[in-house]
Amino acid sequence: MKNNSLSEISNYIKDNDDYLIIGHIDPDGDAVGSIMAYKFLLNSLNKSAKILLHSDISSKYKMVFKYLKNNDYYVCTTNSNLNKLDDFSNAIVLDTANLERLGQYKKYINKKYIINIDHHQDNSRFGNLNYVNAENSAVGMIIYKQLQFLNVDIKKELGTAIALAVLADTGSLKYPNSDPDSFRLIADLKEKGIDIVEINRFLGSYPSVKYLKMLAEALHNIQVDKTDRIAWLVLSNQEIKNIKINIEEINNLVNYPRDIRGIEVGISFIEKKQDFIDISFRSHSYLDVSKIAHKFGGGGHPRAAGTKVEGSLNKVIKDVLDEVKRNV
Ligand SMILES: [Mn+2]
Repeated sequence: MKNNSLSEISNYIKDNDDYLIIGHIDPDGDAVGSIMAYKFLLNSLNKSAKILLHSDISSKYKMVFKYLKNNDYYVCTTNSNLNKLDDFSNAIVLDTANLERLGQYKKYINKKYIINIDHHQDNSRFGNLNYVNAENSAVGMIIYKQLQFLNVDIKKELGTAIALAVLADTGSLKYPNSDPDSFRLIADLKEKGIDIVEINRFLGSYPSVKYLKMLAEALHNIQVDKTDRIAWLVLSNQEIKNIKINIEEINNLVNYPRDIRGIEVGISFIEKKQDFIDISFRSHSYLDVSKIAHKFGGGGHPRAAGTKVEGSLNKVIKDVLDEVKRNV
């Protein structure tokens, strides 16, 4: 499927106005950094733009939200609130492989002129303009490359948002997708005075003591297969209830099995609701986990993918592990 070029998309953006900016549900650092970066660059172009959020993440991500005013973003909690968005003729959709990943906003965004910028290889090209390039470690990287067509200066807020996006999706330049361009981007932003140390400190820290208690429970359940190539952890709904942690706080657990030395595939099984299991996959060097996620109705990247499966926890774990073992 053919892409539009970044210069073509940049020309459209310069010639038009009124943009909604949105990323995928359960936003990660790349989604948050990208939507922020787009808001800041549209501000520089004197365009009217609003960020559309799936939930209020302003306190968690205050690192970038401190540069925004309250009316720079919306969180729509009911369908009637969505009417507020009628004035916007364009939607910029970032880091989102398909419209399903927009949750309740899908139907609404569908009616707009859509600019789709992403780095998921399985992106469905749902936009009126599409730029999908899986060679880029993060959407933040694509936005950075686009700046040359827009003549936008990298001020502190824009640089921080882009660095957050790239550092999040590359694990602070540690993951296999950390190509020379990612290192150069971070070096360039560091030279421009962006506080890379502070962003890494944010990304590498624990959100709360409750998170650590939850982590202790999840790590207690970690297992490795006979070949020492597959490691996984499990957190049941009962355990989540016992710890009384908000399920939105539970993320990144898959990094722990993945980070065992010698492991190729790390998997996390999180039973967020009874019989509804969130599964994340990470691989180190060769297994394309997006293919495995696809078999179970999900998707993602070759080294990082995920899905949600309905079923009893033990049965789901067995089915997934059988599939991984056949492929690893
Ligand atoms: Mn991403």
